[in-house]
Amino acid sequence: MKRRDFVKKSTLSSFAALIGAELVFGSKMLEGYKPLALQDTDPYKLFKKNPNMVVLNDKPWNIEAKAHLLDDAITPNSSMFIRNNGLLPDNLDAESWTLTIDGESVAQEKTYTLQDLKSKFKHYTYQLVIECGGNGRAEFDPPAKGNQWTVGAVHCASWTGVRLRDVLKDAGIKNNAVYIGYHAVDKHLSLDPNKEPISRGCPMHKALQNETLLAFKMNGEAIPMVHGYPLRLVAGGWPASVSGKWINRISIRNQVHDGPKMTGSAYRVPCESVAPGEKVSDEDMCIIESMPVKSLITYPKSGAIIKTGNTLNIRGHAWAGELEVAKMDYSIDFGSTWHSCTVEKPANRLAWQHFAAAITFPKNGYYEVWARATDSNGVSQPMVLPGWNPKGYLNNACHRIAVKVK
Ligand SMILES: Nc1nc2c(c(=O)[nH]1)N[C@H]1C(S)=C(S)[C@@H](COP(=O)(O)O)O[C@H]1N2
Ligand SMILES: [Mo]
Repeated sequence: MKRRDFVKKSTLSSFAALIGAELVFGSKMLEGYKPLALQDTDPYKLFKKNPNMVVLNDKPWNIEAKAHLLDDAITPNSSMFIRNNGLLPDNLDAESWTLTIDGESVAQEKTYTLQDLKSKFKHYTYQLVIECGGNGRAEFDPPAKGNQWTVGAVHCASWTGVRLRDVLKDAGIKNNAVYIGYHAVDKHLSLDPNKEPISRGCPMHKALQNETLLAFKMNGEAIPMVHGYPLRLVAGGWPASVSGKWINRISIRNQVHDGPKMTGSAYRVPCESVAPGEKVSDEDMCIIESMPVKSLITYPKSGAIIKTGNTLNIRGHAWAGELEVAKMDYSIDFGSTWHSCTVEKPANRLAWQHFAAAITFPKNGYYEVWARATDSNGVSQPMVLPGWNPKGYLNNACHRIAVKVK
């Protein structure tokens, strides 16, 4: 009699990662059997997202939050946007996971198991703002192709891992190092195994910052599968595309990394401002680095109704790439006059900062509450859409909510 084939250990652990719980009798499952929990293709259940999140694309999965879903100080998984350039990897096995440090500028190519990384290097935890470069794209005119993000492609979770710096230094960094580039195991939409959906990176100075982590935990637990389990690069304050998910290799480069989505117009904006709709050649496009100052009113939800005479307590978060937010203001008269909000210090560098204000309205009617952050260099958010660019990046215009007083 033919022996039955039981499901492989690596498949089992990738199922467990997806389901978010141990499959207690998983070793009894036959090879090829898919647990019921995974036969479900409902993204909200599959990724444990709030039912009010908005699916922008299902191939690849791109899911956006709404402002009021981002009210928590630290973003829970249920409200974190999902941005994928390719198809989700399968057979993610933390136990056999390795990270290789290679490239022209590594002293000694080295491979670490996830266990090595965890045991050999000190652990750090930081709250980090990760915002997609294309957040706000939906407002550009002429429109830009790509996911039409409104305001919800940003999160600030708590990430735990080891410093990328400690690992790079352990392998050894040659003097001619200028950039790092990550490589991951997600699949190109064409399913061509020789193509990577995305492979980006950052200059050495960003790679070597205290807060740049190789993370294995998010909000105190294993990183959810869709957010990069079991190992993710996190580089807060820079376009989220630098924060590679599912990474198994980092190259120390002697030139600006040239992986997919590093070149051409991807994650680049015109080096000098252009008129809306103008054609820009690739050599006139510059790589986006630190993200611009921005804020989000997370309470109340737009459309709130306030009773005559009541005070409205608004709150939200503000962030400023590599900088701190120095000042936060609100306006109820379309930016004619501004009033200060209180703004807290960040939990750590590159975390978002919480603001609040108590607003009274002069009489019944329709109002818009606008919020405006100013960074530590004195640069404020624009009231209207800033510099048009072909791919619709870096829209940091003031967020606003509608309010009726009656
Ligand atoms: N391996 C891999 N890493 C990736 C991506 C991807 O498609 N593949 N997308 C990047 C982009 S463009 C963004 S905005 C963030 C989104 O992170 P999140 O899905 O955890 O919110 O992941 C980045 N890291
Ligand atoms: Mo992104």
